[in-house]
Amino acid sequence: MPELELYHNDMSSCSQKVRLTLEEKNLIWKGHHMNLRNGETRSKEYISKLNKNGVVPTLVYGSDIIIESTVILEYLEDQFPENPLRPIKPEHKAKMRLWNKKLDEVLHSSVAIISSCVAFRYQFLEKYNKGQINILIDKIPDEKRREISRDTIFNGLNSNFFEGAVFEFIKIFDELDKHLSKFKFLSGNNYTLADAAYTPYLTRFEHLQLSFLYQEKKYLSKWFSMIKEKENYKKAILNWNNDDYLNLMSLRGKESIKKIKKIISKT
Ligand SMILES: N[C@@H](CCC(=O)N[C@@H](CS)C(=O)NCC(=O)O)C(=O)O
Repeated sequence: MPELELYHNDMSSCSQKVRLTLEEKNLIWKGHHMNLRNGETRSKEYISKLNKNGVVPTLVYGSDIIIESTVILEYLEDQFPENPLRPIKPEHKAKMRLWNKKLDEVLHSSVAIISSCVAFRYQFLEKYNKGQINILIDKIPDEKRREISRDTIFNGLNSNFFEGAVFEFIKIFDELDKHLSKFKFLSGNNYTLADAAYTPYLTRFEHLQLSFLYQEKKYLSKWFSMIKEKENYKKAILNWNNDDYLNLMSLRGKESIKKIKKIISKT
């Protein structure tokens, strides 16, 4: 049997969601850790051979090279049906896919914007000069992502993208809470790919000291507490936590609270 190989990063939300799934399914895998701050995923070689978007995660299994975290989760489920994480009932399956669609279409880029504006921008600003940062940004294959990256790194909390990204999470936390008042998990009453997929996003807000945005949502908070007790959370998230990232997110996150409270007061 071929070996499962994952190109990933310790703190990347898309990598966390794949690791959660690998661990929940009890799969053995080999990791290739990628540095996201020195352009490693934007090298010509990585882009041409493994991931045309220049990002993690990328899963390799034999001759299959799979990109896009949601697609990777579905691929794992198809390739390794044991310990299933896709619900049986069609309506639950549809719900799982709807949650994941929302993540792919809006929420992932929103969390990337928030994280960059609040904290990750300093990983560039403190290490590189403006010219060097622009060279790194120019290696991003997609034009829109280049624009967002430039704006969030150079303008931080004043980025044009920041406020909209915060609002997306205000809305989704509400929606998740309403759903979880009726169901134990995100698609029915069993843990599925949707639960794995959303876990890193709540985790990111916690790391950024911004969990006050969902803490009063009783059902969502209860779900997240339950999720954090799971063995896969320990193996896929806690064991990979990077103190440099955690310290930065905690320090800079606290500095952003005032601005975020001002934004949400407009709702
Ligand atoms: N839609 C993609 C998004 C992947 C993505 O944005 N990955 C981030 C980490 S979570 C990344 O590699 N960023 C590095 C970079 O942009 O250079 C997926 O779901 O796999």
